[in-house]
Amino acid sequence: MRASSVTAMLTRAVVRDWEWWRLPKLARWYVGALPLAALAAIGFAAAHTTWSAAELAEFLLLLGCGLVSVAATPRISYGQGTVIRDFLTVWVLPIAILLPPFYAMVAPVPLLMLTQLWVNKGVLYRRVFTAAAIGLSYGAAGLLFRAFPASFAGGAIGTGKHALTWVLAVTACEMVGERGHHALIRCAIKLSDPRIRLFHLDVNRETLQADFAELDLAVLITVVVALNPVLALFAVPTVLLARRFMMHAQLLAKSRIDTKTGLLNAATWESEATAEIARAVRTRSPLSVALIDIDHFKAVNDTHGHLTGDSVLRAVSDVLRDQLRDYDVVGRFGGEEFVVLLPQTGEADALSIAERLRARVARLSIPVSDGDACVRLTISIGVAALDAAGGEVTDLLTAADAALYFAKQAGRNRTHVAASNISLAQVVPIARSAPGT
Ligand code: GH3
Ligand code: MG
Ligand code: MG
Repeated sequence: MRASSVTAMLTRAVVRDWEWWRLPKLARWYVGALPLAALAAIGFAAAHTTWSAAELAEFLLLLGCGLVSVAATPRISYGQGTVIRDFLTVWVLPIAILLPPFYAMVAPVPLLMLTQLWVNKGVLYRRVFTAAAIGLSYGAAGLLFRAFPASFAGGAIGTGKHALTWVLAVTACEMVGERGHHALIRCAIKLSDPRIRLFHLDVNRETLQADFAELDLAVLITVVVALNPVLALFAVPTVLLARRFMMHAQLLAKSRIDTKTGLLNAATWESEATAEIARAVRTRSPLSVALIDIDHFKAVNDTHGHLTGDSVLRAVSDVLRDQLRDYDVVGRFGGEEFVVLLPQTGEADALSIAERLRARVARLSIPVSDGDACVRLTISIGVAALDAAGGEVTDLLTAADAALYFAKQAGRNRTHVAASNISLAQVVPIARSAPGT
């Protein structure tokens, strides 16, 4: 066999393994087309750039600062379910404002290559897509800056009123670059999985704080570099410090969350539940707890593997998140057990909520990770209300656990209430779906 055909065969085999193929068709097209558009834009910009050694030196200096701050990014900040703040674009904005658009479009490539090789080996197509999205958005930001009249912005920062309007123009361009590439990335996420809800990821205190810090740093660095490019070196420690500061919030959030499902972990659930129960006792309000356990979950793992088991856990968590109110406290207690605290909810209402959850889970059909089959499953639920169980979190959990045990003993796929000792399945006939596949 000729060497060239062996290479072609190997390339085909490697290309066939790309995760990109697993995306839905529309997402695949979108995620593939954007880097091609970026390449075309880079080619076009290169053809229209007048090259200068001073500009190239300034680009390399800013890129160097960017590479140092990427290399110093703690690996721990990359993880499931967190919005990653690497402050990479704070170096791209000055490049976009002060140098021809070509430079802003290529700058993300080495920055993301270093992220991939040195900091966190992520999914390759996502890194390529992110580089293209940042390049295109900041290329557009650079063009926008050039569209401002010289009296308002212009190439060099002036003094007095001109310095102010110059900074305003830079801020507007940062918004275009930042919001632009975020929007492109969010489109890709939505096309890959329409069920993903992005609003709560975008609009929370941590994210808004990080957005503001990023904008602020990017604009300040641009001003400093506009005065003298060498001053960029002074910005590196500040960026590293800001990264550390943002990480603190990230780690704090992470320590509260069960990474597999995104629900509260057991310790956090317990401390939030303790506060809620104390409030309910003080104000004499109703409150209930529901303990949920997936039926025959071990069989799902044994038959389809742990990856499918994990998808099942996530699917059940999604049902809990979708079906419950924002102020219900939902946690994963460990393994395939979940716990829900329902404030302002008496026994009868808790029972009907639990039944709604049980019915919703019974309708799920979860694709198996390595085949065409789907997994069907059921859950058993033990419910305990505050007045029936006593005023401590442990009392409620003990009562709910006993009710759950009763539901399991009575045949699974049913809800049982601690106080009444009557399984709902005995009152209302419940259609039992076969557990497992
Ligand atoms: P029952 O109806 O009585 O609740 O039976 P079950 O099989 O659901 O319960 P059992 O306690 O026998 O098994 C629970 C299984 O959950 C065993 C364990 O391997 C699995 N498990 C625990 N945590 C995880 C996890 O994070 N991922 C996966 N895939 N499996 C897990
Ligand atoms: Mg179980
Ligand atoms: Mg269990």
